[in-house]
Amino acid sequence: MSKLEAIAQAIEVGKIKIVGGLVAEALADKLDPLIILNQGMIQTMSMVGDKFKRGDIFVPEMLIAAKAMKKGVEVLKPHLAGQADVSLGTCIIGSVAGDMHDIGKNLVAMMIESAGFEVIDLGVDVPTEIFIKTIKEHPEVKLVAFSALLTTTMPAMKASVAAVKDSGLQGFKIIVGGAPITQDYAIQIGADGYAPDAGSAAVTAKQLIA
Ligand code: B1M
Repeated sequence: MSKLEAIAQAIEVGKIKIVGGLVAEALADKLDPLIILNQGMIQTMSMVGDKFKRGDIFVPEMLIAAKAMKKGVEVLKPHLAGQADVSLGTCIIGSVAGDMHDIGKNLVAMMIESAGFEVIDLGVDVPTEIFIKTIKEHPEVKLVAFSALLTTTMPAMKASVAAVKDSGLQGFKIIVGGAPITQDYAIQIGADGYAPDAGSAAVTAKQLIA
């Protein structure tokens, strides 16, 4: 079995204790960190999601796979995120109210940070008021980033974007993303930018504030 297959299998069955070691071994074997992330980890989470959808596995299995992936990402992080030598300003990021998914949001935060932003990560299930309070506390903020993974939390994203825009607070752009979010939806809810994945989120973030 290849290193990538071993990582994928360990994540799929939630072998939390061995994933970090397998990722470290793959890195020592000079495997590209992005290939480890995309092919070893993200593809596996998609497969886990498909199994859940079919009813082959349930929430606990999905949760343990997510925990295993997080362990792998911890080891991968220093190899993925470069160090920018300029500061582009502050980015506030969070998963919208009602949404507990954070793996994708964490990857986006990591890539945006490595692009040169100071990141304030508000975590998951973030109410609109907390986004607004944090923007007020950080007048230097240049980017506010909303993540949603559920179709049922898309309305919360819409409400948060509307509330932030209606608050009269200014000086920053809004970027949105997450599996069910599309460019059309982003435009529809009044976001300034949309990105389908963590890498393009960093590129779009820089473009938005340029
Ligand atoms: Co959830 N879950 N989950 N889940 N879960 C999905 C999203 C689902 C698609 C699975 C499925 O049915 N196939 C489905 C949603 C269906 C839908 O809405 N259409 C689903 C469901 C139904 C649920 C529950 C409702 C299940 C239940 O309780 N019955 C429940 C809801 C909880 C809640 O949030 N209130 C639930 C719970 C969970 C766990 C807690 C068990 C766990 C999350 C643990 C965690 O995150 N800490 C979990 C997991 C792991 C998944 C899947 C399997 C994997 C998600 C993931 O981490 N993917 C997921 C299936 C799937 O994704 N195919 C699923 C890897 C990650 C790197 O990708 O998050 O898409 P992703 O992030 C990408 C892009 O989306 C993008 O960039 C990232 C990196 O490239 N991106 C942005 C994300 N945010 C962005 C922001 C940006 C830009 C890009 O700008 C700001």
